[in-house]
Amino acid sequence: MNEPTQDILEAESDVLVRKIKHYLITIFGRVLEEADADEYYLAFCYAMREKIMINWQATAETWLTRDVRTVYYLSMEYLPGRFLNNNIMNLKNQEVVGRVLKKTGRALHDLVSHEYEPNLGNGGLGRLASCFMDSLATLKMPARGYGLRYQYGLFEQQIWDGVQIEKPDLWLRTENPWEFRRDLRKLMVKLCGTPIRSPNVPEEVYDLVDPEEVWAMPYDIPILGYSPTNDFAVVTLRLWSTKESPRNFQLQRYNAGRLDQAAENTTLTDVLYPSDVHETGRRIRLKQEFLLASASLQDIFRYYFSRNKDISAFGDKVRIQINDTHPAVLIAELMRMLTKHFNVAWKQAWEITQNCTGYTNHTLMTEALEAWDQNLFRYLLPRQYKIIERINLDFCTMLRTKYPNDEDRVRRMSVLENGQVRMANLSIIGSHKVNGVAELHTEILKARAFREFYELYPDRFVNITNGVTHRRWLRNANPDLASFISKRIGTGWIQDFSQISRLAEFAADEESQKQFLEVKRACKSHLLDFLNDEGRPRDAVGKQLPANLKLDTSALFDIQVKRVHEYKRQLLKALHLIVRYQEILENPFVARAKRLVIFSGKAAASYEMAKTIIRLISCIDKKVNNDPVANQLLNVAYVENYFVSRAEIIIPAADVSEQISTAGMEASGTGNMKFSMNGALTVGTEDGANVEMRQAITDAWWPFRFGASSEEITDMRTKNSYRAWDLYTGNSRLKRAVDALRYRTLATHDIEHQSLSALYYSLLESSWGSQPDRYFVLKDFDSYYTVQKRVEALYQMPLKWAEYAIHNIAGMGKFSTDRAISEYSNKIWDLTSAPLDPEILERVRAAYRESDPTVVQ
Ligand code: 26W
Repeated sequence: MNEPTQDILEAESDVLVRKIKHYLITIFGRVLEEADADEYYLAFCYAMREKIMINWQATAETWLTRDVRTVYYLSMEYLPGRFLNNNIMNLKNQEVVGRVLKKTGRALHDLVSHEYEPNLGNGGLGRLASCFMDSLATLKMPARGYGLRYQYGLFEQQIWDGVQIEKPDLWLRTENPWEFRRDLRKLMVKLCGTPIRSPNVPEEVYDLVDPEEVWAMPYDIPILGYSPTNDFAVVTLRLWSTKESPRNFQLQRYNAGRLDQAAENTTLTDVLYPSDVHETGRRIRLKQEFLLASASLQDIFRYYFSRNKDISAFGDKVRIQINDTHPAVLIAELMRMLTKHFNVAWKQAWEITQNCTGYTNHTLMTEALEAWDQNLFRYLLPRQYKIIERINLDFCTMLRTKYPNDEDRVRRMSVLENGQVRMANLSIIGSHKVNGVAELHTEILKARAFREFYELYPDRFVNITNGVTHRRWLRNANPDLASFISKRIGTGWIQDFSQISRLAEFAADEESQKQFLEVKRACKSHLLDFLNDEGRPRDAVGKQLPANLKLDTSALFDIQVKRVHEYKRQLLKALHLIVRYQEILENPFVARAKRLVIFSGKAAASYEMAKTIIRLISCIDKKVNNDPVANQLLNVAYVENYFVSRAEIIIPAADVSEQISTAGMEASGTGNMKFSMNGALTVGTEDGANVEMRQAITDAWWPFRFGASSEEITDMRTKNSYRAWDLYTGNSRLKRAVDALRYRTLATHDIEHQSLSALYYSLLESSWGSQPDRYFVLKDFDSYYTVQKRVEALYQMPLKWAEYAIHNIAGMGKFSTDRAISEYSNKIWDLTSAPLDPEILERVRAAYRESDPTVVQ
């Protein structure tokens, strides 16, 4: 499509200015000159979103009339980030917006910073779901996302002198222009109550007596796809809320004095559970998961019957992907609805359920695998529990036939065991496809975590390696690098990221190397401005301290940003920092490269050891940054409150990306991909998607691989042959660093000393029956130390470094969610793209033009 002429741009910007003024007057009773930033932001968004509504309507109508197969993505978490800039970019409106801002005397940075991003997720799983939504829309796949509209997203993290403080995330404090409340679409969900057999129906179905009735109110968020032409599709993300409906308040309970229970259902979607480590086992969480499953299923059936007269085509028209086990109760609820409401025979209903459903596993951490207490489950979801009993009975009977006299296997594979409802087993049994999120992860699922299920259903297990949307994480987050790329290979990569491989041709080109280094330097300068402003540390009472960084953009920016977890080994990086600091004190000339180490990430609220690791890092920060010798060579910063918009500032500035998890523990990682796309070199273990990134980029340009392999780790675990103490005593450099944890080298007061000592003991002594150093930090320390030496050596050769960096960008073609979604569509959903019907689009456009009050007809 040819570029719009200046006149068109000018005309379009005039129309947009008129619309903004129209909304300011009609909604806020304000003229432009007196409108405050909040009012201007909202009026701007109202004006901007008009175009979106056209394609949103046309998309919905096209898919409705075409009666295409549709995929429904169910996730308890989404991390969409801010919408405004992404929408401007996908509407290709940057230039028009630039003119509008000039004409109205406003700045883009101020505008976008007025948006509170919806922190409706913990980390990788939630962000992946949002990257998937962007690619589903861009690939014009008939799809819809379902989730919950938490009143409070993931807590706001503040770090007061090393201590993580959790503050409520009031993201809905001001109006959100990117959501649309759909009152006419609210649905009722039934919980608790007593199941009684429904009379004279063939199958074993139940009515519910005296249930709790909860109204779920949908809020729709338009997710814009990218298209070089104006026929971009808009997918709906529908988030359920229980806040609005007064009927959710249970007066009887209130009168009975049980106030908490009375309000429980109105508060059901109040809070996102801030843990991505331990399954909560909490009743509210199970109620939330069922609310998502039941409301979404009812909505799916309503949409299906809006274009189908009977249930016969349901198995063909509907595909449902459950994002980890969190929505897995859906499998039981689908069976209940098919057998009860649509009189489908059990056997046929089971086939439909399996054919419709796909399950994605995102973690191997046993403590993260959901297993609900049977009594709690039976109390809250009595009918669904009965369905699971029946599913499990059929399944175990089949197992006993296939594996006679192997009760242990039946016990291991059963959904109901030890008083628990094991949601992973239910998800595998109830789905036609189960996928891991990286090749190594899927292999481990098949070889260990789900080995017996893999033996039983070999064709059910597939791998679909994660990705990220390169439009947000490269094109939008790093516009300078985007134009560096487009100048060399054109703009086709925005829609087809496989074209990025053509950038490799420029890796050895000195001019390109210099320009790349200039782009990186500008990103580093932008981050430094942030670190010396909003990102400054706080004292023990939360007051922001003056900036304490001495280094500039010539320093190596070495970054580890992700949730804090022992398996992600922020502790390994911290130990290396202590060694570097001790070496610098010994001999300041030891450090060949100045290094700024940046951490960021939240710890789950109940995860003490993770909080202790944050405390250690800020102890190191205080020690090193205030040491007049060391701070000329090494600086440390812990940026509080990591979330999508902060990642978009931090990631483009990285020279080095730290992906150092214990091999076999990180299912995939997606931060690793974002860093590499932005030209950072990865210091990585052979874990998760690091392995596939190395293979795609090739070993020649992946110089910083280190650490034990997942096989070696598994071997040491099974043989219990790991001796952390011997490594500690046998390595003076390591011993001195570990001892610093115990000998008050870093601690400035007793509490710090106690918590740092806890880390010391976790490395060297077994506690609570767990082995010392469960994540093999000491094991990998030496090879980590060596590889960091190589990092400093290569960084001395900037042009060579740039050559590596350009190859690390060029090798990332596979890691776009466009590729991942294409694989889901081919391997699991058998879904085809359904572009907008041009006639429908033109008709909606015409209707809009006729109705537009700001255009002189
Ligand atoms: C029940 C509490 C809970 C909540 C969330 C347990 C586990 C989770 C998530 C599965 C944790 C998570 O975010 N996993 C990450 O998912 C990413 C997307 O696939 C992967 O890239 C990461 O490796 C994985 O840790």
